[in-house]
Amino acid sequence: MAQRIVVDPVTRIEGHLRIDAEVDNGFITKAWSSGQMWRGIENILQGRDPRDAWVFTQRICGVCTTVHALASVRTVENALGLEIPINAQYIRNLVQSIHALHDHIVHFYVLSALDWVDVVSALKADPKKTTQLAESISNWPGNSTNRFKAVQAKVQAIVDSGQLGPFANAYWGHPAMALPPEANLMAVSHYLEALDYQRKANEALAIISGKTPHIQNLSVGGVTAAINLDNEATLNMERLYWVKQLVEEVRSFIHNVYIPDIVAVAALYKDWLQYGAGVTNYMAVPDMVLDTKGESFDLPGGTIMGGDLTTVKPIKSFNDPYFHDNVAECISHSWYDGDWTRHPYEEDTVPKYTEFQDDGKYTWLKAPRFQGEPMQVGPLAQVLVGYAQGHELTVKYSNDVLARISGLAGVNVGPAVLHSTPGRHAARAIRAAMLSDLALKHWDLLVDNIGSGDLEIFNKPTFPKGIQKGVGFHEAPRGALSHWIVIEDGTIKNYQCVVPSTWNAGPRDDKGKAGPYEASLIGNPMAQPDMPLEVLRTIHSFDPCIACAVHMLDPYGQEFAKVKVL
Ligand code: NFE
Ligand code: MG
Repeated sequence: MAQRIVVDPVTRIEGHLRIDAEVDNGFITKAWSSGQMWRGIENILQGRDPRDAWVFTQRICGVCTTVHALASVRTVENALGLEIPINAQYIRNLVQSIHALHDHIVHFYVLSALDWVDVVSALKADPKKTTQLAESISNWPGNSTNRFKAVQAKVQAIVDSGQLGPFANAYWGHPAMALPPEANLMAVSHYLEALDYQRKANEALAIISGKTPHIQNLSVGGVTAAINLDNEATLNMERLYWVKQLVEEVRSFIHNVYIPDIVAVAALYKDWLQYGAGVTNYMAVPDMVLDTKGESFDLPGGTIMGGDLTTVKPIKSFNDPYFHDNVAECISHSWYDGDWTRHPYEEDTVPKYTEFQDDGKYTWLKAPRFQGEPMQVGPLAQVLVGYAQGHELTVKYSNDVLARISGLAGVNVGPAVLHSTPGRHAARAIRAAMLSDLALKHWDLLVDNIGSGDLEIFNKPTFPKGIQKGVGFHEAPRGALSHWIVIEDGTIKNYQCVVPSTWNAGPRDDKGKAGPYEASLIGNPMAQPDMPLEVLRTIHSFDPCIACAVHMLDPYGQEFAKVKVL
């Protein structure tokens, strides 16, 4: 008989996510994804000045702290038809690429590696053999026997103290943990180094944007990062070289540590390459803008339907009707008043809580749809959409990673294995490699443009009477993010955020079609239903952020449902 398991809260994510699954004969047969928090950012924007929206929306999330700011200013600019100076575009590109580097490193090492890596087993490793293993996949100077001995001693000291800190409450010794002790020790060492490298990326972000988390340097119409090469208080060459140095160090970590670790996990868990695909409709929006209007980009966007790369259709510009006309959200299974599917300009957000109803309403997340279909978004979507269009950087790094997985796994794997739980991790590492190149490219573009004498950073917006509508999108670390605004006489009449984790973690729609998290769990193995490690593996591979996905919070801190906490 099917057994129901409830994972609530799912930890090592941002926000409050509950996953219900039915397990039959060792495999998951049914799943529900439920966002368990409610806030009110979209609603409190109504009646405000559109130029202030980015400061509010940026507070939707403490993780993807730049992305709602970027999407918001683009939204207002789109509604006004306002171009921004090219320097502002490059500075925004540096913000987004450097933030994503920080975010992807944190996600793999801190939020998901421990689903695959058994820290306790690292104590049994032979440090010399660990060095041999590490040297066979990378020449990172941190992979020394002395370093591995020191890490082992550190882990032993933590275990002996009985205070496991970040290593508490994981499923150590779980039968689905398959890495040899040496691979575990190598990964634990890299986990600790990753803490330094995510900080370097964050430092670069703070230098460019005044502060992190939650950047300070945006404005509708451009940026507020004044450029003056003769002034110590502005963006100058000393600051810019500081940023470049940090990005180069992070790039080296990505190539010598992050990618090899992803290759090792994908190859050593090759059974998992068949699990976790779920919804294989993909969508990414174009980003890393190359002009003042948002018509050419360094990262392509588009859609793929049914996992078939030949169906790829590009999203070409900030104004492309293919994106603009085809997005809607459905609330049939969401705790909002009504039962509709609407275009974002026509939506409202009126909370109406019920109990958790398996066949009714069971989440605070809306269900975004594209031409009526659920879409998976995120680095995997971006990599597949780029690969399918022959985008050079995507093809180069994807083929490289796939060849290395094939070599280590001893089987020849092609892009089809990316439709999987480890595929989402591999795509994120591929994207990190692309973004580290692009951050340096856009640094060069900025410096060359400043060298030509152009110091412009801002075009002043003006708000005409009447109604303007606009959409701003951004390819955030977790995928395609869009903000939608209706402005009336210079103030916000409606504001809707359609967010990556809402696309992925959203519920069924009015036709009963499951969202990507839900679909991805079906058919996953489950060795021990009381220790649902496999659920965490697949859900974590999406990099959930429920604060983003609901952008809403129950003001009374009520307990919404009685569940078994694992
Ligand atoms: Ni809060 Fe976010 C990103 C956005 S949500 S993390 O990336 O937008 O998916
Ligand atoms: Mg929303």
